[in-house]
Amino acid sequence: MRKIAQILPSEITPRIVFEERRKILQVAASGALGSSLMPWFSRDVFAANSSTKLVTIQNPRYSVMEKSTSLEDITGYNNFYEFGLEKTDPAVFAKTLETTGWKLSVEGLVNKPKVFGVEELLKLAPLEERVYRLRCVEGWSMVIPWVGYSLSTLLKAVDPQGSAKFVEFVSLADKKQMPGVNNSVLNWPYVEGLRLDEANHPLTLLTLGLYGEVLPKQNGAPVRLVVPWKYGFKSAKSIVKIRLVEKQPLNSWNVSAPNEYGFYSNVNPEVDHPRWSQASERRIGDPKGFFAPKQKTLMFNGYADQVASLYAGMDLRKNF
Ligand SMILES: Nc1nc2c(c(=O)[nH]1)N[C@H]1C(S)=C(S)[C@@H](COP(=O)(O)O)O[C@H]1N2
Ligand SMILES: [Mo]
Repeated sequence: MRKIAQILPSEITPRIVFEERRKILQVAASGALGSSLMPWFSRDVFAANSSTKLVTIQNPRYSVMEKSTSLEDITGYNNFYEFGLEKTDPAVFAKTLETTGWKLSVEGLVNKPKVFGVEELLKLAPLEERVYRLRCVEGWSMVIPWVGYSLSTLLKAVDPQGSAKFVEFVSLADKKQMPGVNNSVLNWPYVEGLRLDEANHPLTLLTLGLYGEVLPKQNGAPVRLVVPWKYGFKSAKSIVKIRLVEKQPLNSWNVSAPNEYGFYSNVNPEVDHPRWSQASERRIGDPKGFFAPKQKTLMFNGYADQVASLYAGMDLRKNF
């Protein structure tokens, strides 16, 4: 049997990954594969019991027809500054994140504020698998089979008031569990925001899993946001609070470097970051590695048909 790490990225399709993972679970359960032989991601992601598997329905309408990035890369190459600044830090340090008993409070300008447990969130709507592109502002990208449902379903449940115009997302910031929260690159907690119409767009995903299982901790367990047409940093991880508000929220990256990271942060190959071009991107897991030709970045990350109308008449250079 080959371990996942030995499978070339070019061979990986979601089905193969699922089958290999099932085998690993079986072999691990039978004790045939010593834990020292297992790669780190097998221990962290696969050693959990099978109750981490989610029942999902495919949503081809909101999925791209590109090959998904391997689970190994999706879980091993992360930005999650609460756990450190290196791409490999979250996989190592997010182990200490305690997700049992997690509560997500949805509050602010709503008629029915409510604190949701994860089980409630999992049952609120059918769980869809949606394969989205993720484009990091740093110039790399992945294709990720997320599991969740439109955030609009959750927002409807709390009955927003007419005065609500924006939505603020607050991540957990607990020094005891998150060593990176001692770092002053960002002011904590990590906060992100969307206009209410962006938040209610059907592509905006309240995300509870990936590759058919609950979210790995380094990817923002147990509940995160995914906004596929915006740079990755808008997709806040490990959210504890969603607040409907009247004024545009401050978002952490904008506060820390306002000339580099705007509120909108729509993927836009025509508007460069002040320190680098945004015209192209490196797809993580390309078998040619660093020598792979970069691919062109698409307007709104390829979701222009669905979302461009949200920004009709706006100067996207000013509203970057
Ligand atoms: N709370 C929190 N959310 C976060 C980040 C972070 O540092 N903290 N990093 C962001 C960035 S820069 C990216 S590119 C995506 C990466 O998501 P992934 O690791 O699941 O691919 O998460 C975003 N969400
Ligand atoms: Mo990012």
